[in-house]
Amino acid sequence: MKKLQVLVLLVLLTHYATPSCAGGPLLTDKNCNPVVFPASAMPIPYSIDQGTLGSFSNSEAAAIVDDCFATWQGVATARISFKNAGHLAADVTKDNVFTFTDYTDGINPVIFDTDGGIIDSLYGVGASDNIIGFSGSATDDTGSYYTEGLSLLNGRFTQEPYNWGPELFKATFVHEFGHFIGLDHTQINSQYVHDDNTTNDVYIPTMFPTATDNDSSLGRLNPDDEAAVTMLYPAEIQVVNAVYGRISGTLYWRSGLPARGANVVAVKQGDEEMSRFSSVSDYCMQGDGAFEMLVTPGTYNFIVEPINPFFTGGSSVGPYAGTALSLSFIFPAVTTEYEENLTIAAGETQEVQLVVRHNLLTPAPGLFALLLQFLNSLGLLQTAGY
Ligand SMILES: [Ca+2]
Ligand SMILES: [Ca+2]
Ligand SMILES: [Zn+2]
Repeated sequence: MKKLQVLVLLVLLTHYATPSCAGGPLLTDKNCNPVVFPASAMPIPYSIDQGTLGSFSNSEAAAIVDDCFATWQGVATARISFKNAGHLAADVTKDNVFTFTDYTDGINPVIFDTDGGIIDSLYGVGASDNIIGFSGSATDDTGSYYTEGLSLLNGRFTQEPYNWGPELFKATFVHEFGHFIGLDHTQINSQYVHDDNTTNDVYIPTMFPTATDNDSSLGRLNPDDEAAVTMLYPAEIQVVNAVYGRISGTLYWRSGLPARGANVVAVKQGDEEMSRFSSVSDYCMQGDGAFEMLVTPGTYNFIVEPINPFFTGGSSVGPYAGTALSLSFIFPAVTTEYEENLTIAAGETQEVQLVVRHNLLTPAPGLFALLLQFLNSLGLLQTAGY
């Protein structure tokens, strides 16, 4: 899910599939494999709404959809493909939306909520001024593979006072389709998101949970997005190994116990702003504090940081951020920058162990986030818009 502003993140929403795991997979199965669409599902067919998307004609909106699926398909190290299977049987509106939410009919709908009416009917009047779109996929009985999914885009943002053009919509569609194929949110370069400087938003990955100062560049994938889709859908091993090395790590508290639900970021020397890769510790919920990421060859420094307490519910990062009282917030890590380097070559796997401190203020951050969520549920924190 992608939302407009930080405060509106507090609307309590979930993806269709929960929990989530960051730096890559939205879900992992019991063997710690990311939940994905199987190879036999490629190319994944998608079916487009018959209606308009706000001020975009159906064909204008459909062209953006095609472009956005092609963006993920274009990652050379990932084995994922899509095909446009034509139109849905109707113009989807709040009156018929539930006839398109069947996860057993072989159809993956891309719904255009032309005036935000569907979002308002699902999440309450006014929600369409906060929620730009959402997406999710259902798993099979084994819990290892997705069977079908859907995406919904809110045409309200083409209208006053937002007046989004195709570029901003593309940023949202690529993000939502990332969820559709099983990618979680990622928390990288948060310091640039709302600093009123639009030139640095290029360093924010597409799978960041919220809108930024200017989302125009977020329709293009960043290194973390490309590494994440490659983790889920790796191409042939030689292709992946020619481009990436793998960091396989464990995060511990100073007590020696595994640290769960903290964001681990690898920062590449010489390209510090763009080449950042992340993984949430204990991302597959084995209780061991493990994290894993693909990185391009180079020398890296690590940063460990807490998950932003606003990133819960439908905007969560990692498997321990579902609510304000989840582990990522009750036992947040103290932001720590490590001086040690790790040099990694293409095709190489390196293991690292990092130690981080608890925030001694715990559980105050979780309670603070809970208070904000409560105020928001009373309608006291609605934003004034973009
Ligand atoms: Ca529609
Ligand atoms: Ca910025
Ligand atoms: Zn999202």
